[in-house]
Amino acid sequence: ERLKSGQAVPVTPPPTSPAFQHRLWPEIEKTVKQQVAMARMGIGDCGSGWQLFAEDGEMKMYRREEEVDGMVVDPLKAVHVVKGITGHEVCHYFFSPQYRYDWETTLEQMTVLETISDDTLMFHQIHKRIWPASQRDVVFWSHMRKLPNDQDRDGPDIWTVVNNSTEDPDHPANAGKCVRIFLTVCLLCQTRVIPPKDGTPLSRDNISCKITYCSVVNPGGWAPASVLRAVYKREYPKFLKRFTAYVKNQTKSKPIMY
Ligand code: 16C
Repeated sequence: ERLKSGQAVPVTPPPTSPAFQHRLWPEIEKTVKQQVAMARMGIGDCGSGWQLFAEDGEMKMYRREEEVDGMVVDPLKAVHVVKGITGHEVCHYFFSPQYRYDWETTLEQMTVLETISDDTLMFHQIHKRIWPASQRDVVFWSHMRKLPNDQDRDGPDIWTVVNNSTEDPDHPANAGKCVRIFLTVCLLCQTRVIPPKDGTPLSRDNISCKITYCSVVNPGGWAPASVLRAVYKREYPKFLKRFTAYVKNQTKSKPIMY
């Protein structure tokens, strides 16, 4: 564009996300970059000591046993490949609050505290109580983002959702009956397309999605280690199977969302 004088108007590059003016933005940027880099690392990289604890078909779940102040904070890394869905679809159903009660079985109550932008929300969630521990709640921001596909520039975009604990003055930690948990979660999704050889249009039979799900949950207060490990060994596989089946079911008769 040019002014009447003929001078070029300086064009500011568009921000990565419309949330860029928010107070949390520097933290969101930093955390998303770190989490995506960690999620992209393979299980064998850097002698990381991941142990396989659950496997079902293409789904593999690994953990590292870690404790902080006597509390179990075992990091989890899961990989799965699901046919017939795209990374954009997986991230859309994981991020959007309107579907959460459909697939999140540990949830008792979810509130959207703030809509920072279309791709960035702040949540308060109360989860089901696990006997004999106290009930848990969590406040976190959630950010969904499309990432450039550096390995295959013509291929579909990579999508991610990162959830990270934060504070909210209206929901102070440990004020009511709940103990506040702290979490960092990263869902990273890569779509693979194998086009039909006969040149027929792409269908859901030609696509699959490689999902990487990483999470660290600090229980925030006392909970017996044996109970905690037993709970996540049961709940994480249940979550990933149920959630991906949900996305397949929701999308099967819809146009493919790349
Ligand atoms: O990532 C997931 N969900 C997202 C959207 O909700 C978001 C939230 C994650 C919350 C994860 C922690 C919830 C634990 C609360 C207690 C579990 C109750 C089990 C009820 C059984 C009757 O990122 C998918 C999350 C999948 C959750 C798997 C469960 C992980 C358990 C970790 C141990 C929590 C410590 C609890 C101490 C008593």
